[in-house]
Amino acid sequence: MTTERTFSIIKPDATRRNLTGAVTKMLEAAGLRVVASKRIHMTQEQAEGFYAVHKERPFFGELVSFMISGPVVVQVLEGENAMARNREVMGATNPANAEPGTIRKELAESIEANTVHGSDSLENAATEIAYFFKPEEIVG
Ligand code: IDP
Repeated sequence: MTTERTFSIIKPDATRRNLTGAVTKMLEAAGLRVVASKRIHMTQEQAEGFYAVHKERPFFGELVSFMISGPVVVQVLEGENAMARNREVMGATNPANAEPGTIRKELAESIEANTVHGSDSLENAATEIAYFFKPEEIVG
């Protein structure tokens, strides 16, 4: 087992419904430790840059609009197998397909407003963490 760091976003649908604590509680219950956290309102440029890998997908414009529709909480999560563990507790992209007990099944509104983002590889996690955090902002 190796300790890893992964990147999470609590999305605008969750901040709007005052669910940042509920989401964080589920992350912590899954064995993940929040080692960095800040509430920000992303600019359009920041959101477009963050989701650049999706820029050819038909929902790109709507996704960017959604992600800047309100504040988000960006977090670095640490733990054993943190990347996979976070993906597991998040649940499937579409909450209709997510397993019971997952964040998206219990809390998400729709395939777009699906409450959380989580890195899908360790390589992406490192890139995404560096996109939002300076090394000294992460306190393990
Ligand atoms: P993931 O967040 O589960 O890794 P991705 O396929 O990487 O899923 O998609 C990124 C985000 O884009 C999703 O979390 C969701 O907010 C949004 N999204 C994905 N598929 C759709 C769609 O078909 N319609 C609208 N938004 C979508």
